[in-house]
Amino acid sequence: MVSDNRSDGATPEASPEKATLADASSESVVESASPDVSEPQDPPETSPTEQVVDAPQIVQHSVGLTYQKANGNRWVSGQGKVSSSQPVVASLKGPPAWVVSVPTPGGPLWAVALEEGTLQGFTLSGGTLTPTTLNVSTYPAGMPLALTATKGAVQVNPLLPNQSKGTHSVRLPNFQGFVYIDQQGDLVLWKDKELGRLKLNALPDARILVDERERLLLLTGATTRYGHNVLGDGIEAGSISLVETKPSFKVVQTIPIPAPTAVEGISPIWVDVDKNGTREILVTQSNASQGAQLVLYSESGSLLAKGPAIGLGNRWRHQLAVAPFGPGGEMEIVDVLTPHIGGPTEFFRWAGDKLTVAAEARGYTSHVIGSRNLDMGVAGDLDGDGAIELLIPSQDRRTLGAIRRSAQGASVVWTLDPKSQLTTNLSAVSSSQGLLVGAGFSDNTLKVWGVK
Ligand SMILES: [Ca+2]
Ligand SMILES: [Ca+2]
Repeated sequence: MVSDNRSDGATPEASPEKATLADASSESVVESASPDVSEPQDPPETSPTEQVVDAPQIVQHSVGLTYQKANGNRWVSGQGKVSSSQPVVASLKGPPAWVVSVPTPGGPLWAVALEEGTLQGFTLSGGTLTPTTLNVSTYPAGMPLALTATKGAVQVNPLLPNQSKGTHSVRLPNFQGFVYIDQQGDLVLWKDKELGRLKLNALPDARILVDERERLLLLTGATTRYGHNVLGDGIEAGSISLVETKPSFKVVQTIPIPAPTAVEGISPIWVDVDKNGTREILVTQSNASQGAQLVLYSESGSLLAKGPAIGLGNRWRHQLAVAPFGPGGEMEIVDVLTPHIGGPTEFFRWAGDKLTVAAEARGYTSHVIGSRNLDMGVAGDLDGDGAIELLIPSQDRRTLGAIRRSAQGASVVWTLDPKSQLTTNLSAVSSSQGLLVGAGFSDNTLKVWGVK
Protein backbone atom coordinates (compact mmCIF):
# COMPACT_ATOMS: atom_id res chain seq x y z
CA MET A 1 0.00 0.00 0.00
CA VAL A 2 2.85 2.33 0.70
CA SER A 3 4.76 3.92 -2.10
CA ASP A 4 7.98 5.73 -1.76
CA ASN A 5 8.32 7.89 -4.77
CA ARG A 6 9.12 11.30 -3.49
CA SER A 7 12.66 11.58 -4.81
CA ASP A 8 11.78 12.97 -8.21
CA GLY A 9 12.10 16.66 -7.98
CA ALA A 10 10.50 17.35 -4.65
CA THR A 11 12.06 20.60 -3.55
CA PRO A 12 14.03 20.29 -0.33
CA GLU A 13 12.25 22.19 2.33
CA ALA A 14 13.98 25.21 3.73
CA SER A 15 15.02 24.82 7.36
CA PRO A 16 12.77 21.93 8.23
CA GLU A 17 14.05 21.98 11.78
CA LYS A 18 12.81 25.50 12.17
CA ALA A 19 9.43 24.91 10.63
CA THR A 20 6.92 27.26 12.11
CA LEU A 21 3.24 26.71 12.35
CA ALA A 22 2.65 28.88 9.33
CA ASP A 23 0.04 27.75 6.89
CA ALA A 24 1.37 25.53 4.16
CA SER A 25 -0.36 27.80 1.69
CA SER A 26 1.89 30.69 2.44
CA GLU A 27 5.31 29.27 3.08
CA SER A 28 6.90 30.12 -0.23
CA VAL A 29 7.39 33.80 0.26
CA VAL A 30 9.84 35.06 -2.31
CA GLU A 31 10.01 38.83 -2.33
CA SER A 32 8.36 42.02 -1.21
CA ALA A 33 6.01 43.81 -3.52
CA SER A 34 2.62 45.41 -3.74
CA PRO A 35 0.22 44.75 -0.92
CA ASP A 36 -2.49 43.54 -3.26
CA VAL A 37 -0.91 40.14 -3.39
CA SER A 38 -0.13 39.71 0.26
CA GLU A 39 -1.24 36.40 1.60
CA PRO A 40 -1.58 36.19 5.34
CA GLN A 41 0.58 33.80 7.23
CA ASP A 42 -1.32 31.65 9.60
CA PRO A 43 -1.93 34.23 12.28
CA PRO A 44 0.77 34.31 14.94
CA GLU A 45 -0.78 32.73 17.93
CA THR A 46 -0.16 35.60 20.28
CA SER A 47 -2.44 38.37 21.34
CA PRO A 48 -4.80 40.01 18.90
CA THR A 49 -2.95 43.29 19.08
CA GLU A 50 0.23 41.60 17.89
CA GLN A 51 -1.33 39.93 14.90
CA VAL A 52 -1.99 43.05 12.88
CA VAL A 53 -1.49 43.38 9.17
CA ASP A 54 1.35 41.31 7.78
CA ALA A 55 4.15 42.99 5.86
CA PRO A 56 3.25 43.13 2.17
CA GLN A 57 4.72 40.12 0.44
CA ILE A 58 4.52 38.32 -2.84
CA VAL A 59 3.95 34.67 -2.31
CA GLN A 60 4.89 32.09 -4.81
CA HIS A 61 1.97 29.94 -3.90
CA SER A 62 -1.32 30.54 -2.22
CA VAL A 63 -4.50 28.54 -2.01
CA GLY A 64 -8.20 29.31 -1.97
CA LEU A 65 -10.09 26.90 0.28
CA THR A 66 -13.70 26.91 1.44
CA TYR A 67 -12.34 26.29 4.95
CA GLN A 68 -9.85 29.19 4.66
CA LYS A 69 -6.67 27.55 5.91
CA ALA A 70 -4.78 24.41 4.91
CA ASN A 71 -4.84 23.39 8.59
CA GLY A 72 -8.65 23.41 8.60
CA ASN A 73 -8.88 26.51 10.78
CA ARG A 74 -11.37 29.10 9.59
CA TRP A 75 -9.37 31.99 11.01
CA VAL A 76 -7.72 34.56 8.79
CA SER A 77 -5.16 37.16 9.81
CA GLY A 78 -5.12 40.83 8.89
CA GLN A 79 -7.78 43.43 9.43
CA GLY A 80 -10.74 44.56 7.39
CA LYS A 81 -13.55 47.07 7.17
CA VAL A 82 -16.23 44.51 6.47
CA SER A 83 -18.70 45.96 8.99
CA SER A 84 -18.91 49.42 7.50
CA SER A 85 -18.96 48.64 3.79
CA GLN A 86 -21.66 48.04 1.22
CA PRO A 87 -21.03 44.88 -0.77
CA VAL A 88 -19.65 44.84 -4.27
CA VAL A 89 -22.03 42.61 -6.26
CA ALA A 90 -21.61 40.38 -9.31
CA SER A 91 -24.49 38.61 -11.06
CA LEU A 92 -24.20 34.86 -11.53
CA LYS A 93 -25.73 32.55 -14.10
CA GLY A 94 -27.46 30.44 -11.47
CA PRO A 95 -27.60 29.58 -7.79
CA PRO A 96 -24.12 29.45 -6.25
CA ALA A 97 -22.90 26.54 -4.11
CA TRP A 98 -19.26 27.34 -3.29
CA VAL A 99 -17.00 30.41 -3.34
CA VAL A 100 -13.21 30.51 -3.01
CA SER A 101 -10.74 33.35 -3.44
CA VAL A 102 -7.01 33.97 -3.74
CA PRO A 103 -4.90 37.13 -3.93
CA THR A 104 -3.38 37.89 -7.35
CA PRO A 105 -1.29 40.82 -8.62
CA GLY A 106 -4.38 42.26 -10.29
CA GLY A 107 -6.56 41.99 -7.19
CA PRO A 108 -8.33 39.13 -5.45
CA LEU A 109 -9.74 36.48 -7.75
CA TRP A 110 -13.04 34.87 -6.82
CA ALA A 111 -14.22 31.55 -8.21
CA VAL A 112 -17.84 30.49 -7.80
CA ALA A 113 -19.16 26.95 -8.37
CA LEU A 114 -22.81 27.08 -9.31
CA GLU A 115 -25.15 24.38 -8.04
CA GLU A 116 -25.42 22.73 -11.43
CA GLY A 117 -21.68 22.63 -11.99
CA THR A 118 -20.64 25.73 -13.91
CA LEU A 119 -17.68 27.73 -12.65
CA GLN A 120 -17.50 31.51 -12.90
CA GLY A 121 -14.52 33.70 -12.08
CA PHE A 122 -14.22 37.37 -11.12
CA THR A 123 -11.35 39.70 -10.34
CA LEU A 124 -11.98 42.45 -7.83
CA SER A 125 -10.28 45.63 -8.98
CA GLY A 126 -11.21 49.28 -8.86
CA GLY A 127 -14.20 48.52 -6.69
CA THR A 128 -15.87 46.18 -9.17
CA LEU A 129 -16.00 42.45 -9.83
CA THR A 130 -14.97 41.86 -13.44
CA PRO A 131 -15.58 38.46 -15.06
CA THR A 132 -12.40 36.52 -15.66
CA THR A 133 -11.79 33.22 -17.39
CA LEU A 134 -10.81 30.27 -15.23
CA ASN A 135 -8.82 27.32 -16.53
CA VAL A 136 -11.94 25.14 -16.33
CA SER A 137 -15.56 26.19 -16.82
CA THR A 138 -17.49 23.05 -15.87
CA TYR A 139 -17.22 21.05 -12.73
CA PRO A 140 -19.13 18.19 -11.09
CA ALA A 141 -22.34 19.54 -9.55
CA GLY A 142 -22.05 19.96 -5.81
CA MET A 143 -18.34 19.31 -5.67
CA PRO A 144 -16.34 21.79 -3.58
CA LEU A 145 -13.49 23.53 -5.35
CA ALA A 146 -10.08 24.83 -4.41
CA LEU A 147 -7.76 27.29 -6.12
CA THR A 148 -3.99 27.34 -6.31
CA ALA A 149 -2.22 30.57 -7.29
CA THR A 150 1.40 30.15 -8.32
CA LYS A 151 3.23 33.36 -9.18
CA GLY A 152 -0.11 34.99 -9.83
CA ALA A 153 -1.38 32.27 -12.19
CA VAL A 154 -4.57 30.84 -10.73
CA GLN A 155 -5.77 27.33 -11.38
CA VAL A 156 -8.71 25.33 -10.13
CA ASN A 157 -7.31 22.23 -8.46
CA PRO A 158 -7.68 19.38 -10.95
CA LEU A 159 -10.06 16.46 -11.06
CA LEU A 160 -7.85 13.37 -11.02
CA PRO A 161 -8.58 9.76 -12.05
CA ASN A 162 -11.45 8.08 -10.21
CA GLN A 163 -11.56 10.99 -7.77
CA SER A 164 -14.27 11.18 -5.12
CA LYS A 165 -16.64 14.00 -6.02
CA GLY A 166 -17.23 14.78 -2.37
CA THR A 167 -14.00 16.71 -1.96
CA HIS A 168 -11.31 18.49 -3.94
CA SER A 169 -7.68 17.62 -4.56
CA VAL A 170 -5.03 19.46 -2.55
CA ARG A 171 -1.77 20.77 -3.93
CA LEU A 172 1.54 20.15 -2.17
CA PRO A 173 3.53 23.29 -3.00
CA ASN A 174 7.06 21.99 -2.55
CA PHE A 175 6.35 18.67 -4.15
CA GLN A 176 4.43 20.44 -6.92
CA GLY A 177 1.97 17.59 -7.04
CA PHE A 178 -1.42 16.75 -5.58
CA VAL A 179 -3.10 14.40 -3.17
CA TYR A 180 -6.70 13.30 -3.52
CA ILE A 181 -9.24 10.77 -2.29
CA ASP A 182 -10.49 8.28 -4.82
CA GLN A 183 -13.89 6.61 -5.01
CA GLN A 184 -12.66 3.65 -2.93
CA GLY A 185 -11.46 5.94 -0.16
CA ASP A 186 -7.80 5.58 -1.05
CA LEU A 187 -5.50 8.56 -0.56
CA VAL A 188 -3.56 9.01 -3.79
CA LEU A 189 -0.32 10.93 -4.35
CA TRP A 190 -0.19 12.37 -7.87
CA LYS A 191 2.33 14.23 -9.95
CA ASP A 192 1.55 13.76 -13.62
CA LYS A 193 0.90 10.13 -12.69
CA GLU A 194 0.06 8.12 -9.62
CA LEU A 195 3.05 7.92 -7.32
CA GLY A 196 1.54 6.38 -4.23
CA ARG A 197 -1.67 5.07 -2.72
CA LEU A 198 -2.75 4.47 0.87
CA LYS A 199 -5.85 2.38 1.56
CA LEU A 200 -7.23 4.52 4.35
CA ASN A 201 -10.98 4.14 3.75
CA ALA A 202 -11.13 7.94 3.88
CA LEU A 203 -14.47 9.70 4.09
CA PRO A 204 -15.66 10.43 0.53
CA ASP A 205 -15.89 14.09 1.54
CA ALA A 206 -12.84 14.30 3.83
CA ARG A 207 -10.92 17.55 3.53
CA ILE A 208 -7.20 16.81 3.33
CA LEU A 209 -5.33 19.12 5.70
CA VAL A 210 -1.68 20.02 5.00
CA ASP A 211 1.03 21.41 7.27
CA GLU A 212 4.29 23.22 6.51
CA ARG A 213 6.14 19.91 6.25
CA GLU A 214 3.54 18.69 3.76
CA ARG A 215 2.21 16.18 6.21
CA LEU A 216 -1.49 15.42 5.78
CA LEU A 217 -4.29 14.94 8.28
CA LEU A 218 -7.66 13.50 7.35
CA LEU A 219 -10.67 11.57 8.60
CA THR A 220 -10.53 7.89 7.73
CA GLY A 221 -12.02 4.55 8.71
CA ALA A 222 -15.35 5.40 7.10
CA THR A 223 -18.18 3.83 9.06
CA THR A 224 -21.98 3.90 9.15
CA ARG A 225 -22.14 3.05 12.86
CA TYR A 226 -23.47 6.48 13.81
CA GLY A 227 -26.42 7.11 11.49
CA HIS A 228 -27.22 10.73 12.27
CA ASN A 229 -26.98 11.69 8.58
CA VAL A 230 -26.86 15.47 8.98
CA LEU A 231 -23.63 16.14 7.04
CA GLY A 232 -24.65 14.88 3.61
CA ASP A 233 -24.54 11.14 4.25
CA GLY A 234 -24.55 8.51 6.99
CA ILE A 235 -20.81 7.93 6.76
CA GLU A 236 -18.63 9.20 9.58
CA ALA A 237 -15.04 8.53 10.60
CA GLY A 238 -13.75 5.70 12.75
CA SER A 239 -10.20 7.02 12.75
CA ILE A 240 -7.97 10.02 12.13
CA SER A 241 -4.85 9.50 9.99
CA LEU A 242 -1.64 11.53 9.98
CA VAL A 243 0.33 10.92 6.80
CA GLU A 244 3.75 12.07 5.73
CA THR A 245 4.55 12.68 2.09
CA LYS A 246 8.31 12.78 2.42
CA PRO A 247 10.72 11.15 2.48
CA SER A 248 8.07 8.50 1.90
CA PHE A 249 4.32 8.49 1.47
CA LYS A 250 3.07 6.64 4.53
CA VAL A 251 0.82 6.77 7.56
CA VAL A 252 2.73 7.93 10.60
CA GLN A 253 -0.13 7.84 13.10
CA THR A 254 -3.62 6.41 13.20
CA ILE A 255 -5.89 7.56 15.99
CA PRO A 256 -8.71 5.03 16.36
CA ILE A 257 -12.11 6.17 17.61
CA PRO A 258 -13.57 3.21 19.50
CA ALA A 259 -17.12 2.16 18.54
CA PRO A 260 -19.86 3.15 18.98
CA THR A 261 -18.36 6.64 18.82
CA ALA A 262 -17.37 8.25 15.49
CA VAL A 263 -15.93 11.56 14.38
CA GLU A 264 -18.87 13.54 13.02
CA GLY A 265 -17.37 16.03 10.62
CA ILE A 266 -15.37 16.20 7.43
CA SER A 267 -12.05 17.44 8.80
CA PRO A 268 -10.20 18.11 12.02
CA ILE A 269 -8.82 21.51 12.93
CA TRP A 270 -5.04 21.11 13.25
CA VAL A 271 -3.51 23.97 15.23
CA ASP A 272 -1.27 24.62 18.21
CA VAL A 273 -4.01 25.47 20.68
CA ASP A 274 -1.74 25.98 23.71
CA LYS A 275 1.15 27.57 21.77
CA ASN A 276 3.73 25.08 23.01
CA GLY A 277 5.12 24.49 19.53
CA THR A 278 3.21 21.35 18.57
CA ARG A 279 -0.14 21.08 16.93
CA GLU A 280 -3.20 19.53 18.48
CA ILE A 281 -5.98 17.78 16.58
CA LEU A 282 -9.52 18.97 17.29
CA VAL A 283 -12.45 16.80 16.26
CA THR A 284 -16.12 16.43 17.12
CA GLN A 285 -17.01 12.95 18.35
CA SER A 286 -20.54 11.61 18.56
CA ASN A 287 -22.48 8.53 19.49
CA ALA A 288 -26.12 7.60 19.88
CA SER A 289 -26.24 7.97 23.64
CA GLN A 290 -24.42 11.22 24.35
CA GLY A 291 -24.40 13.19 21.10
CA ALA A 292 -21.52 15.40 20.09
CA GLN A 293 -18.47 16.44 22.08
CA LEU A 294 -15.29 18.34 21.20
CA VAL A 295 -12.16 16.23 21.69
CA LEU A 296 -8.53 17.27 21.48
CA TYR A 297 -5.76 14.79 20.61
CA SER A 298 -2.01 15.09 20.34
CA GLU A 299 -0.37 14.13 17.07
CA SER A 300 0.84 10.95 18.77
CA GLY A 301 -2.77 9.99 19.46
CA SER A 302 -3.05 10.83 23.15
CA LEU A 303 -6.41 12.10 24.26
CA LEU A 304 -5.62 15.53 25.74
CA ALA A 305 -8.98 17.03 26.61
CA LYS A 306 -12.71 16.68 26.14
CA GLY A 307 -15.53 19.16 26.21
CA PRO A 308 -18.98 18.50 27.60
CA ALA A 309 -21.19 16.02 25.75
CA ILE A 310 -24.70 17.04 24.83
CA GLY A 311 -26.08 14.01 26.64
CA LEU A 312 -28.51 13.04 23.88
CA GLY A 313 -27.93 11.26 20.58
CA ASN A 314 -28.56 12.88 17.21
CA ARG A 315 -27.39 16.26 18.43
CA TRP A 316 -24.44 17.73 16.58
CA ARG A 317 -22.04 20.54 17.36
CA HIS A 318 -20.10 22.33 14.64
CA GLN A 319 -16.46 23.14 15.41
CA LEU A 320 -15.48 26.25 13.46
CA ALA A 321 -12.20 27.87 14.48
CA VAL A 322 -9.42 28.20 17.03
CA ALA A 323 -8.15 31.75 17.58
CA PRO A 324 -7.25 34.25 20.33
CA PHE A 325 -10.89 35.20 20.74
CA GLY A 326 -10.58 35.74 24.49
CA PRO A 327 -10.87 39.29 25.86
CA GLY A 328 -7.20 39.11 26.86
CA GLY A 329 -6.21 37.36 23.64
CA GLU A 330 -6.61 33.90 25.15
CA MET A 331 -6.82 31.05 22.67
CA GLU A 332 -10.36 29.76 22.45
CA ILE A 333 -12.20 27.20 20.36
CA VAL A 334 -15.52 28.26 18.87
CA ASP A 335 -18.37 26.00 17.83
CA VAL A 336 -22.11 26.20 17.28
CA LEU A 337 -24.07 23.78 19.44
CA THR A 338 -26.99 22.11 17.66
CA PRO A 339 -26.94 24.51 14.70
CA HIS A 340 -30.06 22.96 13.17
CA ILE A 341 -32.23 23.77 16.14
CA GLY A 342 -30.92 27.16 17.12
CA GLY A 343 -28.28 26.37 19.71
CA PRO A 344 -25.71 28.86 20.97
CA THR A 345 -22.30 29.76 19.62
CA GLU A 346 -19.85 28.58 22.28
CA PHE A 347 -16.31 29.72 23.08
CA PHE A 348 -14.20 27.07 24.86
CA ARG A 349 -10.95 27.24 26.76
CA TRP A 350 -8.58 24.33 27.28
CA ALA A 351 -7.34 23.67 30.82
CA GLY A 352 -6.06 20.32 32.03
CA ASP A 353 -8.09 17.54 30.46
CA LYS A 354 -11.15 19.71 29.92
CA LEU A 355 -12.54 22.05 27.32
CA THR A 356 -14.85 24.39 29.18
CA VAL A 357 -17.33 26.92 27.82
CA ALA A 358 -16.12 30.44 28.67
CA ALA A 359 -18.84 32.38 26.87
CA GLU A 360 -21.74 31.91 24.51
CA ALA A 361 -24.05 33.92 22.28
CA ARG A 362 -27.39 33.03 20.76
CA GLY A 363 -29.27 33.72 17.57
CA TYR A 364 -26.82 32.70 14.84
CA THR A 365 -25.97 29.40 13.22
CA SER A 366 -23.49 27.73 10.93
CA HIS A 367 -24.93 24.81 9.00
CA VAL A 368 -27.95 23.66 6.98
CA ILE A 369 -29.03 20.13 7.86
CA GLY A 370 -27.97 17.60 5.25
CA SER A 371 -25.38 19.87 3.65
CA ARG A 372 -21.69 19.17 3.11
CA ASN A 373 -21.06 22.89 3.43
CA LEU A 374 -19.43 23.20 6.87
CA ASP A 375 -17.83 26.51 5.94
CA MET A 376 -20.54 29.09 6.56
CA GLY A 377 -18.38 30.76 9.20
CA VAL A 378 -15.11 32.68 9.22
CA ALA A 379 -13.13 34.31 12.02
CA GLY A 380 -10.86 37.34 11.79
CA ASP A 381 -10.57 40.98 12.77
CA LEU A 382 -13.14 41.82 10.18
CA ASP A 383 -13.80 45.38 11.40
CA GLY A 384 -10.24 46.42 12.28
CA ASP A 385 -10.84 47.05 15.98
CA GLY A 386 -8.05 44.67 17.08
CA ALA A 387 -10.40 41.94 18.32
CA ILE A 388 -11.48 38.89 16.38
CA GLU A 389 -15.04 38.38 15.25
CA LEU A 390 -16.76 35.18 14.13
CA LEU A 391 -19.05 35.87 11.18
CA ILE A 392 -21.91 33.38 10.79
CA PRO A 393 -25.46 33.52 9.40
CA SER A 394 -28.76 33.88 11.17
CA GLN A 395 -31.03 30.85 11.26
CA ASP A 396 -32.80 31.99 8.07
CA ARG A 397 -29.42 32.86 6.50
CA ARG A 398 -30.66 36.32 5.50
CA THR A 399 -28.36 38.14 7.92
CA LEU A 400 -24.70 37.62 8.73
CA GLY A 401 -23.79 38.38 12.33
CA ALA A 402 -20.37 39.12 13.82
CA ILE A 403 -19.93 37.65 17.29
CA ARG A 404 -17.18 39.05 19.47
CA ARG A 405 -15.93 38.08 22.91
CA SER A 406 -15.73 40.59 25.74
CA ALA A 407 -14.99 40.33 29.43
CA GLN A 408 -18.74 40.03 29.93
CA GLY A 409 -19.28 37.17 27.50
CA ALA A 410 -19.98 37.13 23.79
CA SER A 411 -22.45 39.04 21.68
CA VAL A 412 -23.38 40.02 18.15
CA VAL A 413 -21.65 43.35 17.57
CA TRP A 414 -22.75 44.09 13.99
CA THR A 415 -24.63 42.49 11.14
CA LEU A 416 -24.54 42.46 7.37
CA ASP A 417 -27.76 42.50 5.35
CA PRO A 418 -27.30 40.71 2.01
CA LYS A 419 -31.01 41.16 1.15
CA SER A 420 -31.05 37.51 0.10
CA GLN A 421 -30.21 34.12 1.55
CA LEU A 422 -26.71 32.74 1.96
CA THR A 423 -26.29 29.60 -0.17
CA THR A 424 -22.49 29.11 -0.06
CA ASN A 425 -19.59 29.07 2.35
CA LEU A 426 -18.02 32.36 3.43
CA SER A 427 -14.67 33.16 1.82
CA ALA A 428 -12.15 35.64 3.22
CA VAL A 429 -9.14 36.96 1.36
CA SER A 430 -6.41 39.49 2.02
CA SER A 431 -6.20 42.47 -0.33
CA SER A 432 -4.65 45.92 -0.53
CA GLN A 433 -7.77 47.10 1.30
CA GLY A 434 -7.39 44.53 4.04
CA LEU A 435 -9.55 41.53 4.66
CA LEU A 436 -12.53 41.04 2.40
CA VAL A 437 -15.37 38.55 2.90
CA GLY A 438 -17.41 37.19 0.01
CA ALA A 439 -20.21 34.68 -0.40
CA GLY A 440 -22.91 33.53 -2.82
CA PHE A 441 -26.61 34.27 -2.34
CA SER A 442 -30.03 33.09 -3.42
CA ASP A 443 -30.53 36.05 -5.75
CA ASN A 444 -27.78 34.50 -7.89
CA THR A 445 -25.12 36.93 -6.79
CA LEU A 446 -21.62 36.98 -5.44
CA LYS A 447 -21.31 39.72 -2.81
CA VAL A 448 -18.00 40.94 -1.38
CA TRP A 449 -17.74 43.11 1.73
CA GLY A 450 -14.78 45.18 2.93
CA VAL A 451 -14.10 47.14 -0.26
CA LYS A 452 -13.64 50.82 0.52
CA1 LIG B 1 0.21 22.53 21.29
CA1 LIG C 1 -12.60 43.12 15.16
